[in-house]
Amino acid sequence: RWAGPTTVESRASLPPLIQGENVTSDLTSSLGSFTRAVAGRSPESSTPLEVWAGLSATIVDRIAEDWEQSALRASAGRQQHYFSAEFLMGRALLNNLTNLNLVDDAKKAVEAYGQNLSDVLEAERDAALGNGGLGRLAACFLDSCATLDLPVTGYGILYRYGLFKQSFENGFQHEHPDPWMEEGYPFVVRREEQSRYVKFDDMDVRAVPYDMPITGYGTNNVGTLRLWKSEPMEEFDYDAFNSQRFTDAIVERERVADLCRVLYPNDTTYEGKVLRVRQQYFFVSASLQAMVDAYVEKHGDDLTGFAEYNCIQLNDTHPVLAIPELMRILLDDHGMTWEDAWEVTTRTFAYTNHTTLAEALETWEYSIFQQLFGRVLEIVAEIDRRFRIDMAQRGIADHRVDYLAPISNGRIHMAWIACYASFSINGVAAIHTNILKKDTLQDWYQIWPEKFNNKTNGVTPRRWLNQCNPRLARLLDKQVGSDAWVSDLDLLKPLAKKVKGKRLINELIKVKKANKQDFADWIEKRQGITINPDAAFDVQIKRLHEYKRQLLNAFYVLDRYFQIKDDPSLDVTPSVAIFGAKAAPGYFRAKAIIKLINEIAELVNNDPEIGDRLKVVFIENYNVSPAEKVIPAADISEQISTAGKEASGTGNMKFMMNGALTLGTLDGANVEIVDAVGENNAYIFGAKEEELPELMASYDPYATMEATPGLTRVVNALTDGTLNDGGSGMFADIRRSLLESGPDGSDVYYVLGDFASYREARDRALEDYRDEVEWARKCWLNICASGRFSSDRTIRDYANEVWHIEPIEK
Ligand code: GLS
Repeated sequence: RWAGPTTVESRASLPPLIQGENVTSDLTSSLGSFTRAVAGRSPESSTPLEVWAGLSATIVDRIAEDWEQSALRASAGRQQHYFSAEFLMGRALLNNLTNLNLVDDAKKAVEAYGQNLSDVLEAERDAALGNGGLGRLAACFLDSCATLDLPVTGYGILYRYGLFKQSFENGFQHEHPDPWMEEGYPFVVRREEQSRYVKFDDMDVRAVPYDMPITGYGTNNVGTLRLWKSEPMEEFDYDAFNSQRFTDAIVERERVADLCRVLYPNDTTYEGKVLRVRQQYFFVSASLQAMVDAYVEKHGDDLTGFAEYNCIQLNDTHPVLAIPELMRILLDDHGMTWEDAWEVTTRTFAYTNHTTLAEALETWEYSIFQQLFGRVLEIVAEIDRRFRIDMAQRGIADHRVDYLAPISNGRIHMAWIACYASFSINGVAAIHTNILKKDTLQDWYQIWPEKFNNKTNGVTPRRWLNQCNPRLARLLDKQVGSDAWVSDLDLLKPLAKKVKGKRLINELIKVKKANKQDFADWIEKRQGITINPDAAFDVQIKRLHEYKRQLLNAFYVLDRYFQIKDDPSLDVTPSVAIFGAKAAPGYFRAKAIIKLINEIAELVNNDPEIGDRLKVVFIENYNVSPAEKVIPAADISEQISTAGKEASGTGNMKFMMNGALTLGTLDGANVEIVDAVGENNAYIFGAKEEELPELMASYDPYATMEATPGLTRVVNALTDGTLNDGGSGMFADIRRSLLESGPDGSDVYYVLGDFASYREARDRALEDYRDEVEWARKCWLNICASGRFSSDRTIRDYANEVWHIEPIEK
C-alpha cells in the first residue's frame, strides 16, 4: 500500500539549478540511454534497481563538470581533509536529486518509461559504511561542507561489506553480510591513475581511490569523498600461476582483498585485531601520500609550508596512525629533519574525541606494530622518547609521564599520540568537552588548556528535514516565505512567536498525522505489524548499548503492561514504543536486551486485553533509511543514557528538528537542546552527571528495586517464566547485571535508580500528549529552536576556529 508519498515531492517554486531548454526531456532521454547501457534492455522492462542505476548515472553525468571544476578551485588554496574510518552515507540518489532540484523532472522522466520514482528510490541500498553516530556525523559534515562551498575532502575505506544486516529469528539478532555495491554503484568513480602503494612489512598493496561526489544544496560546488580500496600490486602473480601454484596466487589476492572486506561492527568499543590496525594504516597512508604529492606538484619539494595549505581533522582515534605516517613521509621520502617534520605535523592535525568511556580509547599491542610496520614503530618510539624529555622539562611527575606516554605497558596509546601531536582537541557537546577536561583527558588539559575546544555536533537539515519530511518542509517554506531555511536553519528562530497561531498549529498537527500514517503503512508492509496512528509514537533508535539504557525503556513498557493487566479498564494514553537498534555481534548483553524487547513485544502485542493502549515495534535492520521514515513520525524522542556517558548524540537533534519532544537525561547534547527550547518543552528526568559519583557510592540496587512500586515485579519477570529467553540464560544475565554485586553487576548504568523518575516523566509526557494543541505548540517551539543543531553551524565553527579555511571562490 505504501507508495512513498513523503519521499518524492519537491517544491516546484525553486528554479532548477541546472538550466536547460527543457530539463525534463533532456533528463528523460539521458535516463533512457543510461538505463539501456546498464540493463541491456529498454527502461520500460528494466527493474526498479536498474532504473535506479540509470538515473544515478544520469546524475553523475550532470554534475561531472562542476565536480571537476570544484576540485580544481579547492586545490588552489588552503584545504581541509576529514579522515574517518566510517562514513554512514545512507542513500544517495534522492539526496542528489533534491540538491540539484531535479526531483520533479526525475519523476516525470521515470514515469515516461512507465516506472515509478518512489519504487526506484526504494530500490537503492544504503551505503552503511559506518556503525552509528560517529559515522553518520561524518556524512552530515560532508553535506554541510559542500553546501557552504568549503574546500573539504573526506577520506575513508571502501568496505566491500558495510555494517551487517540484522534479522530477528525467534527474537534473537542474527547478522548477515551486506554486499552493498555488488550490483553496481554509479556514485563512486574509480580513479586508477591516483593509485598509491602502501607498504607493510609483510605485504605491499595497491590503494585505488573510489571518489564519490558530494553535492551541496543551492550551489554548484561538488565536494569529494575518497574511499580507498586495496588491490594486489600486480593483477595476478603469473609466475605462481605458471608454476602450477594457482591457489597460492589466489590466496595472496584474497589476503589483500581482506583488508577492505568488512567494516568492524563495533561502536564505542573496539576489537583488538591486527586487521583493524592494517585498515587504519592503509587508508591514512594512501590519503597522506596523495596529499603530499599534490602539495609537491604545486609548491615544489620543500614541505615546510605543508601545514599552511593543509589541515587534517582526525575523526576519533581510528586515523591517528596518520601522525607517525606523516612523520615517516616527511623524514624518509622528503629528507626533512625531525624538528622540521614535527613542526609541520603538529600544525597539521586536529583531533576530535567522541567518547567519555575510557575503555573505548584505542590502544594496540606493541607486537602488532612490530609485525606490521617496523619503521612506523620506530617513529612512534622516537615520539615517545622526545615526549618523555619534553614532559620532564615541564616538571611533570614521572608516574604521570609514564601514564601519558605514547608507549606504556607494552601498548601504543592512540589517544595520547593524538593529544600530543594535535594543535586542537575537541569534544562533541559542551558537557562532553567538560568531562574530557576534568576527567578523561584531564592531564592533557592541565598541560595544554589552549588546545581544548568544544564543537557541539549537528545534523544536516537537508536530509533530516527537507528530504525526509517534505510536508513539514513545505509548511516551513510557507512560514519563511522561501526555502532559505534549508541552508540557514536559524531562519526558523523568529517563527517561534507564531506559536499561538491556531491555523499554523492545526497545519502542524495535520503534517504529523500524515507522517504517522505513512510510517504505520510502511511498518505494516515491512513487518506485518498494525499500529494505530493516533497513539503517541515513542521512539528510541540508536545502537544497542547498556549505557544507552534501552533496558529502562523496556522496563517501563513491561510495567505499563502489568498495570493494565491489574486494572483492565485503566485509562492511559495509547502509545507505541518503537525501537530500532543493532548490537555488536560479540556483545552478549546487548543481544540479550534485543531478545528481551522482542519477547515483551510478543507478550504485549498479542494480548487482546491490552488493545491499542500499548504496542511495541522493533524496526528490524535499523539503518539510515528506516530512520528517515520514523523520525518525521515521532512524538517522543527517547534520549535516556546514564548522565555523563553519551558524548553528544545526534538522533536527539534530528527528532527535535522534526517536532518530537525529548524525553531525556541531562546528558550529551540533550543539555543544549533543553537550553535552546526551554525546560517546559522537554521532559527531563534522572540523576545528573555531577550527582552520580555520590549516588553510586552508596547505591543499593536491590533496595532501590524493592522501594520502587512495581519494579520488583518487572525485574522478576526476567526469570519467573513471564518471558522466555529460549533457554539461553540471557534474561538471568540481565537480572544479575542489575542486582548482583561485583564489577559486572551492581547496575553500573543506574537503570533501577533512575526508573521512578523516568516513569514519572514518561507518564507526564503521555498525559500532556492528550492535549493535542498544547503538545503541537511544544513541537513547534522545538522545530524553531533547532537551528543551533544544524551541522552548518558546527562546520562553520570548525572552519573558523580550527581549520581556518574560507569558502572557495566561484
Ligand atoms: C559517538 C558517541 O557515542 C555519540 O554520543 C556521538 O554523538 C557520536 C558523534 O560525535 O560519536 N562515539 C562513538 O564512538 N560512536 C558514537 O556514535
